[in-house]
Amino acid sequence: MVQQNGNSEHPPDPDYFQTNPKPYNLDRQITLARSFIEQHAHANSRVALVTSGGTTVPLENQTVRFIDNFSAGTRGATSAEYFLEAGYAVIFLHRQFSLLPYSRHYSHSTNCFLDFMTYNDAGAVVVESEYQQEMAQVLSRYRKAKEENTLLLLPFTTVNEYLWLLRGLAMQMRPLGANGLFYLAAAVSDFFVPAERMVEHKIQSSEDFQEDLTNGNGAKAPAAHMEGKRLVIDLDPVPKFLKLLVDGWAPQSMIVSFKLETDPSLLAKKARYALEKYSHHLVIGNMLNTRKWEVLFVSADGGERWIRVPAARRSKSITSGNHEDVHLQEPAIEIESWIVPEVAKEHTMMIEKTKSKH
Ligand code: PAZ
Repeated sequence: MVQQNGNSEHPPDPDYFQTNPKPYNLDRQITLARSFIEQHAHANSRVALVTSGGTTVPLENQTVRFIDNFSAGTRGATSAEYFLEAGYAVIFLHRQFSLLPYSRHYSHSTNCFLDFMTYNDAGAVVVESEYQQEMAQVLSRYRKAKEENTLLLLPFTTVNEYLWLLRGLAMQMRPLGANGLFYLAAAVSDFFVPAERMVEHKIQSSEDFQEDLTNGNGAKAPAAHMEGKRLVIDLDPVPKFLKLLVDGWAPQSMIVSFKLETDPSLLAKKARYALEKYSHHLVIGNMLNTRKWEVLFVSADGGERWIRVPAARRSKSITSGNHEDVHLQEPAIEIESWIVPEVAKEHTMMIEKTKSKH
């Protein structure tokens, strides 16, 4: 079958990209990514596309209300730092205002940067002495990434922006061949409101103002509407982009996806199911409550293994992904510092295998 772009080698894009609008700033973001990738492809460097944070699902075109999820971007931002340390250039595709590599150490509610500052005797603002050493290290890594242009930050908010960007970036990464790596840690919505069923204006909660909620084309029932005092939302499934990524958009890259569960009895099963269904390289399973302490690697070669980091302090009881009760508060080590080198090792093996075939 010939697809719309005339390339018969790859499966056709789903209707999704024909029926859901291209984000206004997509071309600018792709242009930035193109020159970043060209620089690193030229140097024969590895490039990791790290996705991070949650996507939103707007309920209205002029969006007042939207559906969101819990993800803060910790996994993605932390992993990005370790990929940079491992010599990768990183495209950090992240939810706007979620955690970022390096600044994550000093941002958001638990780590307000002002708590790290003080006044010196001359009244100038300086870093508290107890934080000097650690901040100097973070600063030096941050500056290195800037000087060497190894970190590109690209934001998204909605699931639509995410999907357009992922596809556009995957196409740009093709010249990297096996040197490209997709590390999909974002929490991507499973359901969404397609453009053709999106209402234009803020949904009115007052019965006195409920009238015409169609989006103008009159053809499709709006996805969100009031029934008396109740708001009724009827969402479509988000297309299975992983299949498209593996088979069409980035067939030569290494692809690592994450699988999040809350029921421990499902984690291994669903991770394996995803791997078999999409035929990519690695699924990293994690449980909502224990994701900072343990992850399950499920590989295409049939292997399954847990990676666990020790807990620094023991206080709170949480049921782990392995049916045991663990007592945790904060990990002693960032688990991403163990995850990323393992992924990089598997990536090396994949690159070597690819080379030996040519
Ligand atoms: O962003 P965060 O550190 O709070 O959470 C990370 C995570 C649990 C979203 C990530 O590790 C993950 O599992 N992402 C994939 C989610 C999924 O679609 O199954």
